[in-house]
Amino acid sequence: MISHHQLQRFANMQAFLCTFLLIFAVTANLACSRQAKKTDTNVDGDDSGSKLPRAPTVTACGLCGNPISVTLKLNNQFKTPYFEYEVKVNNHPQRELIYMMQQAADKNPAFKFSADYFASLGFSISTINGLSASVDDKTYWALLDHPSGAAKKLGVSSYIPLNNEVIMFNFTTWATHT
Ligand code: B12
Repeated sequence: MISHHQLQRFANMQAFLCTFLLIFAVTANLACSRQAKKTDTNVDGDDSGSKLPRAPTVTACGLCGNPISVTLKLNNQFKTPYFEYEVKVNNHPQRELIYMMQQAADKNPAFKFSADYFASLGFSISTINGLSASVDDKTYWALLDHPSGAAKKLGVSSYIPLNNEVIMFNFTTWATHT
């Protein structure tokens, strides 16, 4: 025979389980909607004319982006010793270019870079493979689309490359630029 007391305890347990399940469902749903928040890849809108396949979306969480491959071309035809070098990053979660560069440097001892941090803008690339930008010489590492040569409208902390994109860092002067 089940006593009234036992029935009451059973009902209490059920109520507790239901509350627990409800809290779990709400939390899981919140986590999902946070992950589902999307940011358009085309943040700088300067890939017009590009035949590159376009990733549909990038999650706010960079680590959740699809694996992509990006080629970095490093080009200095401005100051001796000239050099041209290429480094590829394979199957890296799609996110801001600076993380792809870190991966490239981790995998290739021949690729080194340093950067200066500017509040709200992020990192500006100051040195690549020992060659540094200089205010006195009015030189900098320009971030360009390849092969069009169009200047990216965002820096490395904001620009999110597309799959199979080729990006060029070109050592040049801003003295001749308007
Ligand atoms: C002048 C200038 C430059 C000069 C700076 C030369 C110098 N030392 O004076 C040069 C030509 C080097 C330059 C380069 C670039 N720039 Co610029 N630049 C500017 C500009 C017109 C004025 C900056 C300034 O003098 N501010 C006043 C001073 C007192 O403040 P400051 O904080 O000390 O300024 C420094 C920083 O702004 C820094 N800086 C300049 N450009 C950039 C870009 C990035 C991404 C970062 C982190 C820092 C940075 O250099 C300034 C002088 O030290 C701004 C637009 C603006 N109105 O702010 C764009 C601006 C900051 N640049 C921009 C961009 C995109 C670039 C490049 C990525 C362009 C490219 N495709 O190569 C490169 C950086 C590449 C790299 N190596 O990482 C964007 C940044 C957008 C973003 N959110 O990422 C801006 C906002 C222009 C724009 N609206 O498109 N730039």
